[in-house]
Amino acid sequence: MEYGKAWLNYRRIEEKSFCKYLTGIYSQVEDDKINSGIKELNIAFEGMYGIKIPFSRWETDSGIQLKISSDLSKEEYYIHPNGNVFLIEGGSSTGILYGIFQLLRMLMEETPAKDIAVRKAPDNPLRMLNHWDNMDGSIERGYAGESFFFQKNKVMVNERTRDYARLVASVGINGVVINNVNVKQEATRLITKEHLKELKKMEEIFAAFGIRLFLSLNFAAPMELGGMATADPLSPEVKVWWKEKLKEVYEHLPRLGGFLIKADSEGRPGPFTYNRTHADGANMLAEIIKPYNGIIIWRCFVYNCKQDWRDKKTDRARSGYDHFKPLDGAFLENVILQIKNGPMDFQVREPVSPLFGGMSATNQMIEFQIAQEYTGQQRHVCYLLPSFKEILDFRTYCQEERDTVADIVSGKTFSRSNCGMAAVANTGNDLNWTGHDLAAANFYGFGRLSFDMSLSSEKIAKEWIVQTFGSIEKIVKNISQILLNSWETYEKYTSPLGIGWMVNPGHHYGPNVDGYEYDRWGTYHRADHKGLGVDRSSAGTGYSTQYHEYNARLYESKENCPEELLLFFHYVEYSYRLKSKKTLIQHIYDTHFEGVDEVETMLELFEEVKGDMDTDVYNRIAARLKEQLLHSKEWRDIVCSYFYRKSAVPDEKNREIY
Ligand code: BDP
Repeated sequence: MEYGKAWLNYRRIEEKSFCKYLTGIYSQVEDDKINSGIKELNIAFEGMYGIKIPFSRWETDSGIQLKISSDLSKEEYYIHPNGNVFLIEGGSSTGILYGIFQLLRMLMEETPAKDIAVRKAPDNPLRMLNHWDNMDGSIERGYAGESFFFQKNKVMVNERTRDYARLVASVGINGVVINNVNVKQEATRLITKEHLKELKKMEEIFAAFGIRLFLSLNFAAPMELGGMATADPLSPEVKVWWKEKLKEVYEHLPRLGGFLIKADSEGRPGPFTYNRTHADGANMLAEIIKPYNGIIIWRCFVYNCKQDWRDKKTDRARSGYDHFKPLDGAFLENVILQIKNGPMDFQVREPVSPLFGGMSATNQMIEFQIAQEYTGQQRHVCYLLPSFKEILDFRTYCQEERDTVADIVSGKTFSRSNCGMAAVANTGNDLNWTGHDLAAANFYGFGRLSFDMSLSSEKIAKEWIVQTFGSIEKIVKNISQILLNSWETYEKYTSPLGIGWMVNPGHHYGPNVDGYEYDRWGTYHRADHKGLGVDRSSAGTGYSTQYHEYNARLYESKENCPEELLLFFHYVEYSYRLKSKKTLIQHIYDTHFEGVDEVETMLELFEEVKGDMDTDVYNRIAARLKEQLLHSKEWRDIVCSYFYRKSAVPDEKNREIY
């Protein structure tokens, strides 16, 4: 069986007004990206209209023309009709390629040719995917099969590499890290000659789609690869080692974007071992790769993972800010700090990391996770775009205007150009790329949003549905409804009001309220017989004071705290009345029952589109939704009975709680 085409599924369409331009394609420039674009146009027109169009060497007064325009910025495009010609202009051939994908998207949505006139430059300079693929073929937090980049400790380059590049370029991704941030074993050797040859082929394929290849690095490589006694970033010998090593890497991969580094986190090596700062570590590498236009992306996911339960002052949520805020301004221009959207770890709901807006003199990039590690692992539907939108729209109050997370990561707030959005990828070698067919909406949506932050979750969902399944009204309506409510539904039947973490330790699937509470990997919810939640106000861990004043004040008190984050910031008694007038305990019961009811509704909505969709795809999705229903009930029952037994407060509605 062949893997699927995901949303690049150019099915026959009814709207044919664009066909008048299908007399020929002329391009002012010729290079690898233009070639990719022209190939794509051909595949698409054949699929949509059954028409093959000739490539013309000469400019004529009809057909499609690809042109470079000096009025446009590099990755910008402008697509529009001009008499008998349809123009696809770009600031560079990458811009033209993006214009081509935009045109095809609109045609697949059956937009009449006369209505197609779009000019757009990407909102974020860097739009990246981080794959957590290991060289043995496994994927850390991978829920869609094995890696298509590596198998048996070898780099793999084949037709799928190209189809992957088509998919990601079509949504505007321009940087891809192919290996896991936890760089161990063979992956440490990815920067040796043995693998560089294959990587070069991959780099070339990516480049033909405007994508830069990045690699994750092992900070201790001078020891593990170079046999040195230290990896101290300030040691002259270590610097020389890195200089030689990275020179060799860039000789093979001249277009390499740079490196992603996880240091001093969850057992990974880093500068702390040598009493050096993260700025020492990042700058040492950044200086070396500056001549190659390389970038060091340094992660801020640094925390003490062995917090003792008696210690109520240490707070994992605080640690990113505590570690990095004092270093604001100490990093070189080609270093970017990559910050997870929240201060913890991709929970279904968290506040926004206070590092956004907390630092003003450092390049920053946001890290989302579309791999659904804590949000149903691609067995449950959880369309994350509404959550991403909320996070990007969050006002940090770091200044009076242009202070949202979107403004900061896109570079507007502090006039920066090394910044943007990254996401931990959700793909694997499953035939449908993402395990759950509906999880592809997150893959598609993250890319689209990183290119154009003004797009709504609704618009993105609709685009994806139409391209993937076609434009039958019922499909668009029902699947939109399933996707758009799914994040809140998932939140309802899992952990309440921002507390997070009630999952099985290790693999993180399924409910286990005390899973982390009594684990050595201390991350606590502090539930007892009176209430639950973590006091992160100034009287507690003080985390709330890491925000600028307006937000700090909101989070400080139970009364002002946005309710969806109440338990993240406060310890609250079960009898506490929420704005709905319900007690906390009743809210927990009610939302868990509602969540399950909503999954039932999803299943009904989905059953209505049976017959309008490919049977295999229908059956695959239906099977996952049934599993989701079963597992949402498990969540409901375990969470409700846990809190019933802790609190001894019965459900007002007398439902069955064990
Ligand atoms: C956590 C994952 C772990 C990752 C880590 C990270 O559970 O597998 O290595 O984040 O982001 O979410 O480095």
